[in-house]
Amino acid sequence: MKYTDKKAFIFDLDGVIIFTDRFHYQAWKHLADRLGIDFDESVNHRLRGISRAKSFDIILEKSNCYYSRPEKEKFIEQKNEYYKGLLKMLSPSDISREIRDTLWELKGRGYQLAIGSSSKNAKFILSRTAMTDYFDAISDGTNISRPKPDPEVFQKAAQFMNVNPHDCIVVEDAYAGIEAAKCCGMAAIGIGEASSCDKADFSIQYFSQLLDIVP
Ligand code: B16
Ligand code: MG
Repeated sequence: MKYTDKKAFIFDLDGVIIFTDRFHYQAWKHLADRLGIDFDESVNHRLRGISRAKSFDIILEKSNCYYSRPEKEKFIEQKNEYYKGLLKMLSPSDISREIRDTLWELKGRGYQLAIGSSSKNAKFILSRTAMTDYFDAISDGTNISRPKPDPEVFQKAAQFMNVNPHDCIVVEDAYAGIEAAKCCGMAAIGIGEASSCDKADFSIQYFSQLLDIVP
């Protein structure tokens, strides 16, 4: 089956276009070790696609300590500073040829392309990897008040492109993102972990398979 009536793609960033999981993990781990909290890959896995604040609450499930809101904000900021330091290692070579060629081909076929990411660092990541110019719009953690699974980040992306939500296809690696896309009437393609999400309309294993689902 092909979607013959769509006008735009909205891509999640982390886990779809670029993989900064390992940096998030290192940065949270650095903080958790300092606070004496158990933190491993299995907890990290639950942080995919969700906000910083919610991520820290999940990490604190394994702690007996109580932290006030300002204390939590201070720790989250420290994690972010560490994470941003790691992001400086990114370069254009971190984006595969397959991803660049596929985005280029979709643009050539007339689709608008946007980013729909929970990250407040999305623009920095896109600039480090020389990806900014591929996109007609960027909706990220800096222009939303409600994180995924709320659809706000995708609705804003559609607004920025001036297209109807029903004309958009979202590509996501997180269950929370698939849920967000479906609840605002967008088509949802699961990749990576979300390729096993039963709420996704389609699953793909490789990014370039997007070229098979649209004319
Ligand atoms: P930041 P995405 C998400 O990016 C990450 O998957 C998630 O692990 C992170 O907590 C969230 O962004 C917030 O990121 O701390 O940089 O603002 O998958 O929505 O592109
Ligand atoms: Mg993601």
